[in-house]
Amino acid sequence: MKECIALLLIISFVLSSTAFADLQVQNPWVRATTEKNTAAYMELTNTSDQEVKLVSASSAVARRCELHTITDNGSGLEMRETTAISIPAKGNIFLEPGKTHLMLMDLNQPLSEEDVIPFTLHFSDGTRLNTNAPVKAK
Ligand SMILES: [Cu+2]
Repeated sequence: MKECIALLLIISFVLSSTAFADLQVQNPWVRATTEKNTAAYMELTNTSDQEVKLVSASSAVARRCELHTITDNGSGLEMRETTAISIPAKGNIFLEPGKTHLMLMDLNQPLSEEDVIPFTLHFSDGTRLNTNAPVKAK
């Protein structure tokens, strides 16, 4: 019986410590700019069996970050702020040029290649992920 309890404790410890690995950021990058706003791109992977939403982001270089989608309004493409970006269960999404992206608004400084931008991403399940995104000119 004692061994059983010890085993359960070990299992629950392992489960709780891996719960934080359900979300991953890959290949983040930020577009170089001398303007006040720019965009950040990345791949987000959700390995859990529940949908998770990216609900906000923050970065030390920008006064605020918005989640943007791009829609075709009939006469052209238009950026719109959205409140959440869904990452399907056992799925991944790409934030990429011309599509859904993170917008860094009111930058404190110009961003040039070689800079590395720290970010925090906040998800609907309470997860916070810190990442560092290199600045690229493309
Ligand atoms: Cu935008």
